[in-house]
Amino acid sequence: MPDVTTPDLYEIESLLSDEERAVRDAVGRFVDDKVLPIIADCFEHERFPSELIPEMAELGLFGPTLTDYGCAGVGNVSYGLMMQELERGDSGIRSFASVQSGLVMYPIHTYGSDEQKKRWLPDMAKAKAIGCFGLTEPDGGSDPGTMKTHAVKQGGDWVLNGAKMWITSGTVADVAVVWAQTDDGIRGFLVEKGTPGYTSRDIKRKFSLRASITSELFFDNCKIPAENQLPLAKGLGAPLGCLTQARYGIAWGGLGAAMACYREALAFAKERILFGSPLAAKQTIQIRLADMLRQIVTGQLLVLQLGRLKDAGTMHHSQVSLAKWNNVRVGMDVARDARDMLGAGGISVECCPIRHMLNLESVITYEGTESIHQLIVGREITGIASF
Ligand code: TGC
Ligand code: FAD
Repeated sequence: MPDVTTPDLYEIESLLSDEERAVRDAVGRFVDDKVLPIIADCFEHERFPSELIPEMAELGLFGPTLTDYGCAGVGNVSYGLMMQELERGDSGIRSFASVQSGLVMYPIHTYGSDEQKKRWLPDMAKAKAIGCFGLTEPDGGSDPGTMKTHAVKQGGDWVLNGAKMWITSGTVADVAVVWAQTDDGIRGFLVEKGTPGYTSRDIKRKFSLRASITSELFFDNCKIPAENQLPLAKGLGAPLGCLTQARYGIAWGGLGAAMACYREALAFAKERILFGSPLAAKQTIQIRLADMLRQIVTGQLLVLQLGRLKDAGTMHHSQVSLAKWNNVRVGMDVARDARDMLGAGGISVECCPIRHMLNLESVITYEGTESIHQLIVGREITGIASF
């Protein structure tokens, strides 16, 4: 009989390589030992646990699929399993890793000069340098092609003006990958902390992702040296290409949040005695638990195939959209149902479902809202863009 508490009803374990299982278990142990004991407190007090960063770097969590510059060089399923385990801990911890890897190291590696790669990637892999990614603006994030932030060439330098909003790790970042309009279309720039004209401040009073730093970035006649432009990043496709990397990780992460909630609900249902028998003996509770497992297992098979396609180099970004949409929705629905199943205790931060439920309100919005991903899939099916 398979161990359905893990959950592994479909023997997905047997589809993973030794490397993939080892990576998942190492990150899982880190989450159990270091993240779970502190995360409720961090969430309650709106604190990002930066003390965890060095161990995350030792585990190879930053730029894990890159094969050079001191990165781990693991396959895409291993990368996905890392994100699953981190988000089993908290979406904020996974966010930090997603941004550092998919949104900062990836564009430097893909669109950067040799000098930019040498300067930033080894330090970022060791988390000696932290990055953020500035695409979204105050006037609307879903349509980044209409961004207002712009850069003008002045002599050998660029002069950047504008603002970015809702930026993960913004105030702690040593370098921001900033996207701006130029006379020649959208371009990417590496803006270093301390550059005159570049300021940032944190967004407070969030009810979601409270264990993550979210910031605003401001550029006021900010002078960027020409060598800080990403030479190979040309057009909107460049930032969207980065989003594909991070969205892929989020598709795995949503399942991690769902697994944490499912396990807590199942354990509670077995222990809670009501009307003379465990809650787990009630038909409607079993149906709800079975439905959670159905959603988790189908989501696991979806991202496993997605990872195999990514490794083969044939993955299309609309497939990533479908997986991000589906698996974040799985996380949200499972978290909400688990919260209810825990009764009054479920509204306490001592229980994980309400924290995951609130976090996933950000996750379903960032990296493309659920509607945007549905419309990306709709465009793929019909050939008609309806944005
Ligand atoms: P569209 O015409 O579709 O595309 C322009 C060019 O880009 C190409 N492309 C992609 N390439 C790679 N990956 C993707 N996902 C791509 N999507 C499109 C496309 O082929 C085209 O190339 P070319 O060569 O023909 O020029 O552009 P559009 O303006 O119609 O926009 C389409 C739309 C709505 C799908 C896009 O704007 C979009 O995805 N909007 C959502 C924006 C978004 O997701 N923002 C996220 C900001 S970062 C963030 O949230 C970080 S959270 C981090 C954390 O804490 O984890
Ligand atoms: P809008 O684009 O204004 O959308 C509002 C509503 O309209 C949504 O429901 C949307 O689905 C809907 N909508 C939009 N277009 C259509 C359409 N064509 N048809 C139907 N409905 C539509 N951004 C970054 O650049 N870097 C980061 O590091 C980052 N981190 C974030 C961290 C957090 C905690 C959060 C919450 C957001 C973060 N974001 C980041 C921003 C995120 O990417 C945007 O919030 C997201 O892209 C949506 O943009 P918006 O909030 O401006 O909503």
